[in-house]
Amino acid sequence: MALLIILITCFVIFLVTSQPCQTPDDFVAATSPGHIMIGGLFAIHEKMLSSEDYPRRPEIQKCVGFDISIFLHTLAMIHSIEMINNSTLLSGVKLGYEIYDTCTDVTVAMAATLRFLSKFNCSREIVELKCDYSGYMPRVKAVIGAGYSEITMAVSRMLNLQLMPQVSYESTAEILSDKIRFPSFLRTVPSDFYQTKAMVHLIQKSGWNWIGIITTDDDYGRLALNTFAIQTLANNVCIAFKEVLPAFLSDDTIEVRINQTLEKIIAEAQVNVIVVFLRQFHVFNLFNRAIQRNINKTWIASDIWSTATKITTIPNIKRIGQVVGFTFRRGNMSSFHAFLQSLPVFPSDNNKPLNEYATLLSACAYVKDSDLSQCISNHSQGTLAYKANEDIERNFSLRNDFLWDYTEPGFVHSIQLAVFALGYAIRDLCQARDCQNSNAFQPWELLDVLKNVTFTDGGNSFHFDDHGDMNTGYDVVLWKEISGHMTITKLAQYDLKSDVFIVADQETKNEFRNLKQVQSKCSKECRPGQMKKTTRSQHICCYECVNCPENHYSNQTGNYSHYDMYSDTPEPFLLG
Ligand SMILES: *[C@@H]1O[C@H](CO)[C@@H](O)[C@H](O)[C@H]1NC(C)=O
Ligand SMILES: *[C@@H]1O[C@H](CO)[C@@H](O)[C@H](O)[C@H]1NC(C)=O
Ligand SMILES: *[C@@H]1O[C@H](CO)[C@@H](O)[C@H](O)[C@H]1NC(C)=O
Ligand SMILES: *[C@@H]1O[C@H](CO)[C@@H](O)[C@H](O)[C@H]1NC(C)=O
Ligand SMILES: *[C@@H]1O[C@H](CO)[C@@H](O)[C@H](O)[C@H]1NC(C)=O
Ligand SMILES: *[C@@H]1O[C@H](CO)[C@@H](O)[C@H](O)[C@H]1NC(C)=O
Ligand SMILES: *[C@@H]1O[C@H](CO)[C@@H](O)[C@H](O)[C@H]1NC(C)=O
Ligand SMILES: *[C@@H]1O[C@H](CO)[C@@H](O)[C@H](O)[C@H]1NC(C)=O
Ligand SMILES: *[C@@H]1O[C@H](CO)[C@@H](O)[C@H](O)[C@H]1NC(C)=O
Ligand SMILES: *[C@@H]1O[C@H](CO)[C@@H](O)[C@H](O)[C@H]1NC(C)=O
Ligand SMILES: CC(=O)N[C@H]1CO[C@H](CO)[C@@H](O)[C@@H]1O
Repeated sequence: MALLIILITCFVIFLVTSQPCQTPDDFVAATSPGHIMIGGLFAIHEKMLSSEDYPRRPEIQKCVGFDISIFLHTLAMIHSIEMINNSTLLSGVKLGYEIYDTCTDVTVAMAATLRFLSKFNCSREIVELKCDYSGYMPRVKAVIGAGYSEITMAVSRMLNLQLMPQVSYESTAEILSDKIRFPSFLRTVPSDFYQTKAMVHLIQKSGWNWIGIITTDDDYGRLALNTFAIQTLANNVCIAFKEVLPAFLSDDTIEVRINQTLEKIIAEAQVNVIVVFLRQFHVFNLFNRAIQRNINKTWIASDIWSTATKITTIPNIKRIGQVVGFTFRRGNMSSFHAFLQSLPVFPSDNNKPLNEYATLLSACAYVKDSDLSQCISNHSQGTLAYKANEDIERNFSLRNDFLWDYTEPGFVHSIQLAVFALGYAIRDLCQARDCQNSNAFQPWELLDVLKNVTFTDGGNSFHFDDHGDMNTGYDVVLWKEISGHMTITKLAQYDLKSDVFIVADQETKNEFRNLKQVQSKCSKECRPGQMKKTTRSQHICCYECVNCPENHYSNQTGNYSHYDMYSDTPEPFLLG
């Protein structure tokens, strides 16, 4: 990395200079002042337009595709900070925030990260390159985000330079638990190690052993696929196919790859259960096409899309079959609900995404709720300044119920936990200092305390484990059609320490059992008196049943190790 080489030379260099505060084209998305500043990184737009100019300049381009659910994540962060400010937790010390839109782009996220690392006063903004940052005082003291693991990792490498605490509410890639690589990274959600384990447990419990998996081609998808494959192997579950879709929307082969994936699903007719580790955008497109092609399967949803209203409201979504998903535990939503109800209709310029949302709503004033998300995304031209268009007459309602419908309680809770963890750590740290002075402590001092912090919320106690993860567990949800609407219902809790599913009552117990009615096997069980003859050498799940030879017998069904003709263990299935 060139940066490091420069660093070794130990000169002080000004990277960014003379940025006036808050110019209209500044790319900060939302800010509020405070004694202690917290940074935020959210992929509020789905992609960055690529420049057509020649030569290409190193400029941040326009971001398009306003994403309602991520916009709600930023509101959840703002709300959590307000909750702390309104409480007595920090007595007299106010938290402020500075939130950036990453546009789902690593480079934009890096540009924002430079801001976090900079010293700042209203006349100039500088990042000093030093050999030793232990005496350096950046403006921002901790960062919440990013969402997508791929972006989180890149950002984390830079924040490590100053050991600035980074707390993610969504990035689940297993590798982020590695504290040698990511020493200043923490998260309020469990690693995908547990999610894939829980999925494989569910699959095995339901009697399925011949399944498909679809992931994205990025650090989230590839690593999940890897971990999942190791878990299936250990549990006699076989992967019939794995499809990997391009991660970024700017990649125009996505459509072709989705078509190929559907062909694969149709070709592998015995596979009735498909695990999907994709972003909401991908699932939206995949399901729209799958419905056209009458594909009816059981889908296992990862945390990132299992409660997405964008997908539950796809027309005719019930034709897709059954969706069972994993989601983060929810918390008390009443305060966030009230916050959404009271959003200002004319937001101040300090919250550009809220301004953009209000403007897009005007453009979509006559669109019904079911098409609103798509309309907003279509109309979002996302200038950097999100300049509100004064010509458009504003509809005097922010359609707060629509926002509430799109709210994903699991994410709101994990964002609250991230902000609360910082709040409690700042309280502990500030017991012996005057934190109304924004230079009261350095980020690495906060990191040290944060790793140890313990706090309670809604009667539960929370803390980070040795890997910086908060092992909150999952809820298992089932999508059910209730009076014409696809509704997300809770089926069970998954306790990740004891690897068990906890079911609340008899009714849900029956629903959980009903999953077994779906068949997803390569071959039928052999009858007593028969033995298995493996037909596809790679898979233990595919075999023919042949009668036992003379002087041999079997009186059970379904025990592989007992009567396999070939005892070769299959090769571990690893990617890349
Ligand atoms: C914080 O307090 C202000 C003023 O009393 C109030 O308007 C706001 O709703 C409160 N916010 C939260 C999240 O409690
Ligand atoms: C901002 O920083 C510059 C350079 O360190 C300094 O000269 C200037 O006085 C500072 N301005 C304020 C308002 O602190
Ligand atoms: C994908 O398949 C659909 C329907 O089969 C077809 O209309 C569309 O053109 C295909 N798209 C691409 C990029 O191949
Ligand atoms: C999907 O298939 C299952 C079992 O094969 C069946 O019970 C269900 O009615 C089908 N769903 C649709 C929407 O066709
Ligand atoms: C949620 O919090 C509110 C106060 O913000 C409280 O009145 C309510 O009882 C809580 N609900 C639950 C289920 O704990
Ligand atoms: C959004 O754009 C897509 C593709 O251009 C179009 O098919 C769809 O009808 C539009 N939806 C709305 C609600 O504007
Ligand atoms: C404002 O939006 C509502 C739907 O939320 C719609 O019924 C109403 O007609 C709109 N009013 C104007 C003036 O656009
Ligand atoms: C964190 O906990 C460890 C072990 O309990 C302890 O050794 C360390 O001093 C604590 N650090 C802080 C900053 O409290
Ligand atoms: C199979 O045979 C063994 C040995 O005769 C016996 O112990 C076992 O109970 C039998 N199992 C079943 C399922 O019949
Ligand atoms: C299968 O057979 C092996 C070897 O006899 C035995 O250890 C194992 O418990 C059996 N598994 C089942 C599920 O019956
Ligand atoms: C960042 C933020 O929300 N700051 C607020 C903290 O709370 C006080 C009092 O409620 C507000 O004045 C700040 O604007």
